[in-house]
Amino acid sequence: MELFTARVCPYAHRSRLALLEKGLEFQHTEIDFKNKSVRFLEASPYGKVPALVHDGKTLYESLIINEYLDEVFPEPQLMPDDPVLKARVRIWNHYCDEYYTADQYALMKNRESERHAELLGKVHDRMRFVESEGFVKLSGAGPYWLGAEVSLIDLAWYPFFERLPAWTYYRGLTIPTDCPRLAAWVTAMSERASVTDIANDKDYYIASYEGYAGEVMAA
Ligand SMILES: N[C@@H](CCC(=O)N[C@@H](CS)C(=O)NCC(=O)O)C(=O)O
Repeated sequence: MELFTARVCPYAHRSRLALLEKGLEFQHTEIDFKNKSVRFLEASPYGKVPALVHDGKTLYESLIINEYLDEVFPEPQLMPDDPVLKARVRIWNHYCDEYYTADQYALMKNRESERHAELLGKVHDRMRFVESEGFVKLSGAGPYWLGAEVSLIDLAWYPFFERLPAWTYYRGLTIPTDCPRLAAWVTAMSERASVTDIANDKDYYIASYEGYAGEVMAA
């Protein structure tokens, strides 16, 4: 099995976490976005990481790769059997890609100081939605999104929270104090072996997002 990946990419990070959670051996191929190999482009027709090659078949899109890995390598199980819970996993993963990250990237890309407070407020509201609709309703005693066991939701979301220190540095984004469950989840995730095995520090992310963020913008 081979994973085409890039250290900076939160989406590739999701699939690396799934492979590590399952204890699978894989070849890790780091992609240079400025110099994409033909082999990579054959595996990843969108030209994006992550892409997985398994048994001669190629797959792409992080959430789909992770569902595939869970079906083919069912232990430990990361997608619940129950159809309603399965739907919840997909709803939250869709929310991450469709709403949460869209607002987070809009905050980072914004160069107009007069729009900063509004964009920051939007991400805070997304975090509050995660707190009230996600953790409060689904997690019970926690610490993970669906309770005691880690699931594909946690793996989909955590990479964006490992990168939060760069958003804090450039845009003043932090977890609001009225989101204690979300904050506790970040701590619980940060302690998992899969996460610590491949974690990057704050300075790495601050340097990586410099071109993206430009100037530091305070609230
Ligand atoms: N929806 C995709 C997003 C993947 C994605 O956007 N990857 C970025 C890096 S974070 C990429 O490969 N970009 C290629 C490029 O910039 O040329 C997924 O979930 O896998």
